[in-house]
Amino acid sequence: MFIQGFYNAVSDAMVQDTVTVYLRNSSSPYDAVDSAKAYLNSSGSDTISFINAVNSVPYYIQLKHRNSIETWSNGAQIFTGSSLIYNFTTSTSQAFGNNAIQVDTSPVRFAIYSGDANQDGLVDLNDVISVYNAATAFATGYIQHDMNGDNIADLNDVLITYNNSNAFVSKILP
Ligand SMILES: [Ca+2]
Ligand SMILES: [Ca+2]
Ligand SMILES: [Ca+2]
Repeated sequence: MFIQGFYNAVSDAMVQDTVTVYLRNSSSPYDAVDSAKAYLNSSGSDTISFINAVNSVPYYIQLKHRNSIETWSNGAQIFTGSSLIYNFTTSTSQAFGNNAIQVDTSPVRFAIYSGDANQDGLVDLNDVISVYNAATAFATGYIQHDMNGDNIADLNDVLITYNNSNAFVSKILP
């Protein structure tokens, strides 16, 4: 998986960051059965372990990142031989509700949406204001207002958030 603001289409690489991956039951209320933290490499991948996962049982894969829109897999997925490989980057349709954005044309790649600084499931004016305020205060470090992973809050982060707010980006769940 890629994180929209963290991905660089020139270098084809992403700033590394941590995401939390949940396995969710395939039917309502989609209870979480396990979770694990992944530290994505510059290619957006990691290998993680779920001790509660059972072969042949369908699970949704739910992604949560500090300032991105929560994103679920398109359809429930199954482990076979204790292994499941899932790639969110190949198409918008890999994300539930096609809730992904193209971040590169060569190679063609898709990412989860950035901009949800307050993690309430949508990108709106509240996020824009908080990122703007952080940029005005020259905030630095590992902060939720940093939408491109350079450890600085500035106009670039405001723009990413503003654009997704204008597009009414929000989480889409089963
Ligand atoms: Ca490229
Ligand atoms: Ca928000
Ligand atoms: Ca930044």
